[in-house]
Amino acid sequence: MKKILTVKAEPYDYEFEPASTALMIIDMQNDFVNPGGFGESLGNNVTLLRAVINPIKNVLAAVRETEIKVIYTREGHRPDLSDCPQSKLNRGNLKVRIGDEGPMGRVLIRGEKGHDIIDELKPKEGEPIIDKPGKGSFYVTDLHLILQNWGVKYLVITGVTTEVCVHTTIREANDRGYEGLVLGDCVGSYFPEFQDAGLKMIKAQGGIFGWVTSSKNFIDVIKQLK
Ligand code: TIU
Repeated sequence: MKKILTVKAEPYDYEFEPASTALMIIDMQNDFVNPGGFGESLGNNVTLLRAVINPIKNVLAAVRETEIKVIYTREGHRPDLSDCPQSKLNRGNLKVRIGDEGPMGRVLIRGEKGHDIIDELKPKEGEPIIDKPGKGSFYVTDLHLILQNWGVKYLVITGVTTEVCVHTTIREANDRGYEGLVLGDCVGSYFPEFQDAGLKMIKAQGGIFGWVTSSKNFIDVIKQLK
């Protein structure tokens, strides 16, 4: 028999089957969350994003006690930049551009420290990392294939940034038939007003892209699985 759980969420309760659910951790990389990386080179104050680390840590710990899968993403490029569109390289007229040397190695380049997942949230064995060249996690990656092979239909989404990579990903997921639940305190933005509007956009119009809840609501429900 299928086990269905229900989480209090907006715009209405979210029902999911744990065996067909994956927790996504989007772009929790040094380059976005720590000084000296891509986020800062874009002119952002990275300290604002650090508020999501502990809530995600708590969710990860609870999920790892269940059959819910875990999957990570990282945004970044090949060292020769052959997978980075010229438009992305040029955008913003930046002093430190993608591929330039920074305090955490070459900015947004695979294999560099800045590109890697932050120490606080390191993946465990069996938790794949999707390397993506764009903002969306589905664009030219094998994410959809992996989720299909796992039989996943429900995506619980965390990470940064709310209005960029999280939004692009939940929109892509929605178009592919996934049911997305965003944990509001586990997604972060450099701009408080975008955080607020970003979450409202997801749940407006009857949940146009998905649902929004808190990490506490989600953890309280999956504790029943122990
Ligand atoms: N710049 C910004 O807000 N975000 C990104 O470029 N990437 C992600 O959201 N991961």
